[in-house]
Amino acid sequence: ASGRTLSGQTTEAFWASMSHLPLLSIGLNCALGPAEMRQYVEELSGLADCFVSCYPNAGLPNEFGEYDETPEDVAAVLQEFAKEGWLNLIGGCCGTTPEYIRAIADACVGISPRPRPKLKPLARYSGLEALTLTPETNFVIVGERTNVTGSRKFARLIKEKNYDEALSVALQQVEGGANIIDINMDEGLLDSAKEMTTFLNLVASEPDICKLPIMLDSSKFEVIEAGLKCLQGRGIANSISLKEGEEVFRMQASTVLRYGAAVVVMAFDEKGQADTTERRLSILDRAYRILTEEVGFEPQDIIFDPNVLTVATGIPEHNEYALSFIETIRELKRRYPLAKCSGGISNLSFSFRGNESIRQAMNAVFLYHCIREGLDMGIVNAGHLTNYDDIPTDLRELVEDVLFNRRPEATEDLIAAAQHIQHTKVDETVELWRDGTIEERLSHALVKGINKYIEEDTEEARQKYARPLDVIEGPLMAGMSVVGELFGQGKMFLPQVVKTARVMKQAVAVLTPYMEEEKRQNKRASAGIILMATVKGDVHDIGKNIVGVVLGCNGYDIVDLGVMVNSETILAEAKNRNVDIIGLSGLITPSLDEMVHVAKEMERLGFDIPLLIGGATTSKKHTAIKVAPAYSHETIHVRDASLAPQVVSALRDSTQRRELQAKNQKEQEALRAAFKQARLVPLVDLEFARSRRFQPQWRAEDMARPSNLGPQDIPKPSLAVLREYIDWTPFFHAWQLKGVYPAILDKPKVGEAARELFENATTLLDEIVEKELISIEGRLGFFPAAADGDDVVVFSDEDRKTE
Ligand code: THG
Repeated sequence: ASGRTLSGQTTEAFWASMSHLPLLSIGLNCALGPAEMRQYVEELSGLADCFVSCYPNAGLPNEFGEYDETPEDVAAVLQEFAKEGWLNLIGGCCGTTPEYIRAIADACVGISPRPRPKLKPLARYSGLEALTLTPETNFVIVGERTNVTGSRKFARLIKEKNYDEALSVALQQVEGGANIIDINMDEGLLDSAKEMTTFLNLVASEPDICKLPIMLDSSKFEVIEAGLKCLQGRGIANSISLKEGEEVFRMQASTVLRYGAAVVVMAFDEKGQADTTERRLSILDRAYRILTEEVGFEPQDIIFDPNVLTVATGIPEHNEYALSFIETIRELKRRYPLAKCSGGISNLSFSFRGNESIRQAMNAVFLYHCIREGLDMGIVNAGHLTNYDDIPTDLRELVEDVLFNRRPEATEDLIAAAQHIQHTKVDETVELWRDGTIEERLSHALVKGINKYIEEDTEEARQKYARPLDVIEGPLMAGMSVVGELFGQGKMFLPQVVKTARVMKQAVAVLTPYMEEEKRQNKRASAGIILMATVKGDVHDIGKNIVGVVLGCNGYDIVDLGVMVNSETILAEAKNRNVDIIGLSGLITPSLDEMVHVAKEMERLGFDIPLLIGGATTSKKHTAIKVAPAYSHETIHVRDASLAPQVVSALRDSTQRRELQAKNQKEQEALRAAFKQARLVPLVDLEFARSRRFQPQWRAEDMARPSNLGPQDIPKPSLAVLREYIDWTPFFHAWQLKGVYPAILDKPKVGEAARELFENATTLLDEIVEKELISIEGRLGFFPAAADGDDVVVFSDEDRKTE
């Protein structure tokens, strides 16, 4: 639904990652059923020069783990794709059976397979998203700051293992407009390969960074190779050269090719660094020939780097460096139009270290001339690029005198001018979201996965709220539910959710000592022992862990058996530890059946403790229809972690437990009845239904004549009248009138106000509420009205009064 693979790549990025392999075919399978795959199959079909396959599932499984799309449904969509000419291989994934395959085969008889397109030789790189260099692509910015030799700050952060801040350096490069991130860990005291691996693995869960392709920058090939192993997307190896001879060069190049990366070749050979146009060109000629003719590189995957060397050093031999680089670019683009050219632009101005203004001006003017000659990309300080036109003309003249070696005194003059130019500091990016309320900030941090301020914000919230637990159940849970919603809508994808979970964990860690302190002070005996497990066959536990934290904070002892737990272990542990409640969790469809199995086992072994069911594929419906009938004691579906304490506390009180069970049974009975009813209605086929459509016989003599012809003036009805005709149900849904926040009612002030409002509740919505079917969970709930923040609406089950 997000248009991405589960690990976050777009179709084009995925193709870029895979295209180096000699593929027979590439395809999409499973997913959300064939119809939802349409645009991605079409896109892949336009990208790939090998065969393209599509094996959809029979739609997403329903609440019972069954597939609703019929063989005909699936076949009809695939037939359409085939007719469009998008496919070479067709099949079925989860939920399809031989009947589906037969239907698909029948539907596609006689349709010509897709002809394979001839691809344009474009350079393609990718992270989670693709970067494809077309003739229209502007200059590509490679962010240089994630470099331990190129940034003192980054070096310090890596040495201190302050990876969070180190990641923020990468993010600044992205925000500064980088299209590719260059990462360099070459420092004598660091284990560079290990640091490269560590950092890249962290980058991999930062979608805002790893959406971009990565350039692995090292002079040690083993560091580049360590990096290549970590990249999901198609990266760039920076760099290889002929400095150790042709054999090593060939070997390194073949390794890069095997990992499917593009490569930067520097103008070095056995004799060293090339510093004249002639040597630059002859070395790169030789490298190009070996790469294309012997190793098997495509020209567009080669990036030439003819060495940007430092000018204005005072050494006359260096005066031609910039000019020669520019000339080399011009000639390389003429000889090898498909290959790309790059350079480390900031090298140019090392001689003015400490004077950022002069350096920026020099880099900008140099870059301007390089791009004019065809430079495709450059390693630069993204976000700190100056516009050629913004440089004062006199300074620009001076810089150009240096770059083009126009006057012998040019360097001296530039040095003299530099002394008058103020060192300007560039503004850090302003973080506007920091101005929000504490609740907004926590939510933003969770949704965006930003952990920079999470500890101080959580602390602030802790001081604001009465109890540390209120922070979890209030703003943190609110943030988590936004994340859940966005994920459900396909607006967030897995790596982002993982990041969110990390931030959540950090926030909870801040609160934990306070909650433990509270528990110690209250000397509360354990409120009960709750066993929790993710069932056999399932490894997902983010949700279960959150429930564990929330219940733990409420004074319950949690026995967490982890993931992939079979029913024997669950039930043996439950007996051994004499637990009060069992909670089962699962995310994938087969877990639904496993939960039914555990329930049956509980029944067989004579358990009488409550069974709680939770997790992404679980539902009230499935619990009522499949799980609860297998076990004769409380079997309750708990929708999310915020509801767990309330259900558990009710189950721990004998009166409340009876009430809850009565209500639960009634509700489940209704769901079962509705389900049975739905299954009882016999369905007829479409032909038959159409044959019975209503066929009106219009006869002129039957037509009534309106009493008034022409425009009618209808008096505007009053709101009081209209109100009676409005179906309020969707509004209640939109206003979230189903949530229950007992924690807030516990607060003396709010609880009092709420109760008072409850007492004074008028009849405004009274009758409407009576008329409409609203499911109100819990005995008493209230919510802040969406409209103007002043109104509070109070409901109770037995007496639905509202204001
Ligand atoms: N070609 C290729 N790769 C390269 C280079 C190249 N990688 C490294 C380098 N050259 C490009 N990257 C940088 C990064 C930073 C700087 C210069 C080049 C730089 N840094 C400031 C300095 O050293 O003065 C650091 C200031 C600070 O600490 O903040 O200028 O040519 N293929």
